[in-house]
Amino acid sequence: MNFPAGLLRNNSAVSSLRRRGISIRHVVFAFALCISLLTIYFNYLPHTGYSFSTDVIYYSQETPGVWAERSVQVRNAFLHAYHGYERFAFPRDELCPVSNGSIDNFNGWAVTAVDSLDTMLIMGLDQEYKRAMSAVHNTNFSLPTNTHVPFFETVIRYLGGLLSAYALSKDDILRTRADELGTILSPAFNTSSGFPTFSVNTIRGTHDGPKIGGLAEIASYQMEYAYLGKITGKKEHVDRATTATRNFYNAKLRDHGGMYPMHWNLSSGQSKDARLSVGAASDSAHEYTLKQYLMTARKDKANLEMYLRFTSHVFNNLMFISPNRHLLYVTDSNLYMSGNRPSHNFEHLSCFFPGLLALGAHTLPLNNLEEVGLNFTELADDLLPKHKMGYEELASFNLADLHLWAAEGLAQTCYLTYADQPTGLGPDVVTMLSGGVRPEIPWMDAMQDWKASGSKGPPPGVGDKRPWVGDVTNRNAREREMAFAMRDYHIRSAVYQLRPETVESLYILYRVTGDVKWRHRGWAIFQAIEREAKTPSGYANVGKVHSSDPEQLDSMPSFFLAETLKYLYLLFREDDIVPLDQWVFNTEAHPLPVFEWTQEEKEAYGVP
Ligand code: DMJ
Repeated sequence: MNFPAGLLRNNSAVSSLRRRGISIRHVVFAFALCISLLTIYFNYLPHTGYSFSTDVIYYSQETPGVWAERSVQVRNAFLHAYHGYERFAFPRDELCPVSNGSIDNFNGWAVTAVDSLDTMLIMGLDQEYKRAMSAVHNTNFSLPTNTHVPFFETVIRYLGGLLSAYALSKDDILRTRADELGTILSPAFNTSSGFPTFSVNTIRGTHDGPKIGGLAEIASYQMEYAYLGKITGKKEHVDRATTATRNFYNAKLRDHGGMYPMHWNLSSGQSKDARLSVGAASDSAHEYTLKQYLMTARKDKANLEMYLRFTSHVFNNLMFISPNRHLLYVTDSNLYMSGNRPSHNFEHLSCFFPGLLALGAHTLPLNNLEEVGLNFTELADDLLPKHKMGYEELASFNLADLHLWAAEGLAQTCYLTYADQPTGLGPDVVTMLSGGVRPEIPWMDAMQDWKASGSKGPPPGVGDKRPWVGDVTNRNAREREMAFAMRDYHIRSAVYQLRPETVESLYILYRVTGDVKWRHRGWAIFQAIEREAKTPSGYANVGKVHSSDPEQLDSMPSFFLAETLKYLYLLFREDDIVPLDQWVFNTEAHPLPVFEWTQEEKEAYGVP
């Protein structure tokens, strides 16, 4: 390295070093050595002690009036969306909010109206409710002979909507309609296993669809049919619900740690593949283990066991900490001969999972399962030895804390995928950075390490973190890659589909912890929806959420009114109008009441 001679000659510090026999070469060498050692330390040496950065963020305690006013703003958003739907789309299924057109994508039975009934009752929108009820009075739940009704979507949106509105209003027409619909869909269950098929022809009374069923689609009807059986007194509805529980409980899941895989053979009732996920095509099947248990007054131990096995498997195998920001995330995997292969995709759909964990931590005696006749580590008795070991590691923690920490860390990452974008809206799927010199870390490894080093500070992935501030405008490709590397993920699908999962979890976490930060995060999301998604007639899906040039797409899914706005409204309401120990939300956010089977029902239906 050549330094200008004059520069060195006049520098007294340099002269003094020279007098001591230290030349500029020595200094440069020492400097280079330091840099190399630091590089090796941070990038190549296996770390036994992780250091997880967190920020201290102060969230203001607004006065109750502020939150009440925000809940009114959400109610106004609902009115804006529903009035646009009424004006341009009713009685068709959904509004196209950019073109002011309409679409029949769910049987043409006015899905937005039926899906919205209980939101209207909860928000006290009597006029809209009365008008929407005309859809309930007039629909005859049939289609032209050559068309098929999709079982899963019809159950969660229509049947769930009718049942919840019945539970809230006790209006008999809703029960009658729900019974008709549940019966009309019943040919779906004519399989050897009793698991439902993809669709039903409501005129011919036949079913259709592949012989292999998607997990979410074959499982997410148990709550609806169990409650339908309760309010109609019909054994056949209850039997349909309990068949799914029995099938899953008896399935061979030893290799999968007791977690349900993504595809199932509808004849044998056994799983067909080894893909494990809490995201697309799987999500609500896992959700219904805990919820079915809670809705039936905590008597259905089989579902509780399956909930504990599935969450344990996820903790031990599917949760990771990202390399730089230490974001906690949940992903999916495929089991190969060589072991688990996580994809490191993190889906918006998976963001219901933190809410479910928080609900479980709130309602279950996780540290005293003997109370409900269970022994945690014995739950792994039939599983492979490596799973058994995983249970012992989990049991070395306070299980209730562990579940709530997982909920908080995951919900924060869900929220950050919104806050990191210039639009403030979350992409549908991101892929977390994994591999390379700073690979992702399995969450439970990090937790063990944190415990071993004295449990100082918040657990890995749990402490508060700030949004990413990287700016990639006018950057070349290499600079952008570097910026994304610091953010810890690439965006795989940049659309915000007005989905509810993140605000659902924020709402449950707020109700469970009382921590106002969950409300502030929900408020930031609601403001982004108002800013980016609102159109003159409703709200639109938003594309390119990661850019400063987002685009509104011509779709307003019914779940935006049934779920997203309902959860935001409940998040800001001061009073807890749907207490979590008295109501259980189906996967489309339709609250169903907790109920107990009478002794006669238990005997007649064979339910616990
Ligand atoms: C909803 O229809 C339900 O929440 C379902 O379980 C998952 N997908 C959508 C919302 O994203």
